[in-house]
Amino acid sequence: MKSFSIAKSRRLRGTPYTSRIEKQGVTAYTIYNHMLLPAAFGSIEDSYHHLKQYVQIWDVAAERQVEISGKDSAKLVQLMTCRDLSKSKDGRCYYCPIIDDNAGLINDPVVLRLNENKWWVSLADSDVILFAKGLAIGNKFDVKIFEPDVDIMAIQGPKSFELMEKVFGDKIVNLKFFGFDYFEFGGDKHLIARSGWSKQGGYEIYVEHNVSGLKLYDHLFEIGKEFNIKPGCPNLIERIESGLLSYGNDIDNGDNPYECRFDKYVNIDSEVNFLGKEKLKKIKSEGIKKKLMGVMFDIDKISITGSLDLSDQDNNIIGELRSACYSPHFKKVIGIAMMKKSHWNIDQNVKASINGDICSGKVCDLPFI
Ligand code: THG
Repeated sequence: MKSFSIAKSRRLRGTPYTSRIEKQGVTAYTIYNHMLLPAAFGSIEDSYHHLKQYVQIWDVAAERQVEISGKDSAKLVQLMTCRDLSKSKDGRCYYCPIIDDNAGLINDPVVLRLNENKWWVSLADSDVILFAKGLAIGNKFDVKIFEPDVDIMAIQGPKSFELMEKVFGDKIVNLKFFGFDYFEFGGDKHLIARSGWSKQGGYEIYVEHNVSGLKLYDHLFEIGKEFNIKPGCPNLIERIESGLLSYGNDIDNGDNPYECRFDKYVNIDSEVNFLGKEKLKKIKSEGIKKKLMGVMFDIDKISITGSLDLSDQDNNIIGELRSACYSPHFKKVIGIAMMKKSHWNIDQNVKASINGDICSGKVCDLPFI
């Protein structure tokens, strides 16, 4: 496949870490929230093996925050998500589907409750700030909404725990999954959460106003030498094997939370008020007609840049492959597909045109691992 470079401009924002990762050998970018998000440092398969064994630092500043504060902030955040946040606690992160009045997904952010009147919505790739402002204006909510100057650096991989303990002390090892707290480095406090877009374990450092961010970045690489630290980025293979969904790729505004298997983040029976609640009740009672499933093909490479039709033996379209990669673990191509109800059962045969050949594959459950 021919590749093209990205023409940078003010509209495609860099991050405070761009200067570092370009020295360290970033080889591909994607665009996420109008910002550069590194997509590769050389071979994605080599990075995958490294991530599963050691520790990596990722420039994920493109996971932008929408800060919502003020008297009505909890009401607004709840209005945007079908997950019941009425019992949420300060210092915790919540994975929250954001939906519209038609129950179509707008985003799948991590929501951080800093306190009852201050929230960060840590975004996947869509302009939630405009949606939030529209809702606040329409409802005359007393809130302040803006994009704070926060640039996340993720520390991911099994060695991230030892590395972070060395840099921030043993308190950080006790942080529970999806909990966050403040930790000091170089005289500055950083919000650090035990989270990240891999299943290899790790942390995310929300660097504010880029206070000592680059110093911390360099320090982590210095201390991380003994753990074979490398720069990295969200890894296509690792995230597909782990079933971590990518908004805009696997799921979008044409899908509802049930179709995306977000059932455990949907609370239609609670008292809370959110957009799309009535529609979700209707969908639940009628049942969904498509669902995200895994698919596997007994081939050793694939590169998809859009949707790929999946068909049955009679060439009827029965699903849409949305992301895929070669998995070194399964020694097969694996992918995430939106399957029609008639063909979403495990072991269902599917056909697709891949690398110029008609390949046959099978539907399987998610996550793969
Ligand atoms: N970290 C932060 N912001 C983000 C992401 C992140 N914003 C964009 C994107 N990633 C949002 N998408 C996800 C998807 C999955 C998870 C986090 C963000 C995730 N899921 C866990 C799982 O599936 O096991 C746990 C979810 C739960 O049950 O609470 O971590 O990565 N800051």
